[in-house]
Amino acid sequence: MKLVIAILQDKDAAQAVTELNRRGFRATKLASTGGFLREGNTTILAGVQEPDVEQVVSVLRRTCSVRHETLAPQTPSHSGEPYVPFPVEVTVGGATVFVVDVDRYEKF
Ligand code: 2BA
Repeated sequence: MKLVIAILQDKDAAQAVTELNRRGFRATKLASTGGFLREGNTTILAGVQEPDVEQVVSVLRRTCSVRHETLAPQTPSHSGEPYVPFPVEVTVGGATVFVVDVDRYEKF
């Protein structure tokens, strides 16, 4: 078994989960926050059999769009935060996907 961990933009999450469920895949949607933009995004966990991984990734590929976001100028309030003197445009997504081995799966 594999665990697909996918970080998506919030705008794509509902459709991605709907499409996964329609194909019989179970998924869990977690609210998350990107470390760079510090804005909300969505992390999806989907435990799937190895032969199904490509189908799950292709659903994510179809449902997740590339978008451009503008990082507003900011002065750091804590040490370690970036100093951004002028607006910066960043390209976000479609999705960031990790596929990891599952050593053990149990459902009670
Ligand atoms: P954020 O960390 O908020 O990053 C948003 C976007 O900002 C990134 O889009 C990327 O285009 C840009 N970015 C991030 N770090 C940067 C840096 N140090 N310098 C310049 N630009 C930077 P994506 O790559 O599509 O990532 C979207 C979200 O996926 C990220 O939100 C983060 O929550 C997650 N993510 C991406 N790569 C990851 C990784 N290797 N490990 C864990 N989470 C990751």
